[in-house]
Amino acid sequence: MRRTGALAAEVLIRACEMVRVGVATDAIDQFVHDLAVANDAYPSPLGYRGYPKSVCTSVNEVICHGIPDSRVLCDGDIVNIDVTVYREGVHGDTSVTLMVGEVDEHSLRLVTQTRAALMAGIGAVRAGAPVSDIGRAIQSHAEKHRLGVVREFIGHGVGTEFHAGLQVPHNYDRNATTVLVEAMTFTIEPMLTLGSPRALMWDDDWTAVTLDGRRSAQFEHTLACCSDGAEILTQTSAGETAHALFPNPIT
Ligand code: EYF
Ligand code: CO
Repeated sequence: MRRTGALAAEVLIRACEMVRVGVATDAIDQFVHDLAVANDAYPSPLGYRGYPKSVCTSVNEVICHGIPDSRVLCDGDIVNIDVTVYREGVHGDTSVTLMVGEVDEHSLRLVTQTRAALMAGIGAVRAGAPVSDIGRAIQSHAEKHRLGVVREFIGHGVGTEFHAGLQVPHNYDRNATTVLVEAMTFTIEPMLTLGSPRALMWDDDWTAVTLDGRRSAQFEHTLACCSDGAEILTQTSAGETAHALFPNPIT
């Protein structure tokens, strides 16, 4: 899981280097596909539940599962790039939201605080704690910053399967009573919104957007639960992540 997580982190960092005004999301998809394959990995989204591409690229009001296409990134956009790779029998899943060129102040706040909300959720992980502690920390952070928390899509167990086992709500859910155990591996991937967190599915049946059309941002890591906290698995062997290159890895 560490080795595959490191590859996912590396692919995400390299994909982020492509983000600039005028780049089509399809070009990011092709790049991620080729880099995964060149590293003896499979891009997990490709064909997963029929998904047609190798990466998700979710722009502005798209909450998640945006399908790369010929749309080019514009000055002022925000875009989430969600990379999952499969190698050595396990998956590593990680994403960041980037700002393209100059974004408005609300988008800057949204992206900054969504990243911070992920880190708050990670800070709540410890063996023996209920999984609801994670959502409690994320929701509390979001509320402090007047941001919505999307409920329809949650973090998930990840390992030999892309999605398995644990469900990780990003809001406080008193029914999420599963107790975290050492060596559990799972994602935390909060999606926060400037307006209402309610989601709507496009008629492509993949793309989830905000009902009110306002922007949404997301950050994600794959984690291992340890006795004294979480280990971030989606970092390179040198400890690098696209997340740490804030406010923008490369523009
Ligand atoms: C409505 C897919 C299923 N599902 C989840 C399938 O966990 C993920 N990212 O962090 C994740 C990534 C992908 C994914 C890529 C494709 N799928 C997409 C859209 C809708 C859906 O069920
Ligand atoms: Co995920």
